[in-house]
Amino acid sequence: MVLTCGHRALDLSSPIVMGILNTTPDSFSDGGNYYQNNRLSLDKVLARAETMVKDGARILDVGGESTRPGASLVGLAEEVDRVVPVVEAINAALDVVVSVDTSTPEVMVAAAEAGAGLINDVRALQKPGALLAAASTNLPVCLMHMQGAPSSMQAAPSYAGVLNEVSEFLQRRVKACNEAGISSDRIILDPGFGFGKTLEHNLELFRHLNTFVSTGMPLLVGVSRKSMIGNVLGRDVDQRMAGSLALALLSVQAGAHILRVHDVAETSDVIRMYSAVKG
Ligand code: 7PM
Repeated sequence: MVLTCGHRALDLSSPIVMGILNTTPDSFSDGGNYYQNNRLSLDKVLARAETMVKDGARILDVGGESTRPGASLVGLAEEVDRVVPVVEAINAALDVVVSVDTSTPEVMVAAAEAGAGLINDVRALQKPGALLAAASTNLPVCLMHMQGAPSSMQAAPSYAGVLNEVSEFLQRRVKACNEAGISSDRIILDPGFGFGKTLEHNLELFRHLNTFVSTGMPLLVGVSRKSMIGNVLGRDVDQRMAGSLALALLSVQAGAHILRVHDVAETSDVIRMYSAVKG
C-alpha cells in the first residue's frame, strides 16, 4: 500500500511513525519548547524535526491549533502564521512528509501550497468548506472520530455502542469525502483515542482495531502518552513511555499503518523488532 503525499510517497507495507511537532505555545508533553522571547523559533523547531527524522519518523505532524480539552480557539490569521512557515521550513530542509493538523479550510490550502503532504483533521472535514478545500489540494486526509468538541468532550462521553458509532461515523465521512472528490485511496482512518471517550471506550476500540484495518484504508493510531495510559497505570504524562510502547506494539500487531507518537526513536525500535520477528 503506497500513499501519494504531494511530491513524496509513503510506503505503508510496513508500519511507519508520525512524529508529533506541536508548535502551539500551550502544547502539552511533546518535549519541545520552541519559543524564544515569546516568538516561535524556526531553528528550534527544525532541530527537533531533524532529530525525529533521524530517529525514523516518515511523517511530522505540525499543529497550529491546540486540540487540548478546554483550549482556546485560534484565529485564522494566527493559525496560518504559525503553521505555514514551519511547513515550508521542514519541507525544504528534510526528506519527510509534513502533515498539517488543522480543521480550517484556508489553512489546508495554504499549508498545501507551502509543501504539506497530508491533512490531519480531528474534525474529519466537517467544518464548512473543509471537504472542498481538502479535495482541492489533492493530498491524502486523515479522518478522525471525536464525540463533542475539545472544550467539553471529556465531560460525559456516552455511546450505545462505541465501536459501531465510531465505525459508522467514519464510514459516513468517507462517503462525504468520496462525493467531494476525495477517493478512498487518499483516506486514512483514525478512531480518535481520547476524543470524547472514557477509558472503557478507548479499550473497547483498541480491542477491535482490526475492524478499521479490514476497511482496506490505512489506519492511524494516536495513543502516545494519552490519559488512557495514565488511567491504567496511574502515571503522569511524562512517565507513560512504556505504556505508549506497549500500545504501539499492540497497534502494529493489529495491523495499524501509522503510529502518531512523541517518542519517535523508541517507537521505531518497537516496529523494527516487530518486523524482524514477523520476517
Ligand atoms: C490534549 C488532548 C492534548 C489530546 C493533545 C491531545 C490525535 C491527533 C491529537 C490523534 C490524530 C495528543 C492529542 N491526537 N490527530 N491529534 N489522531 N489524527 O495527545 O489521536 O496529541 S492531539
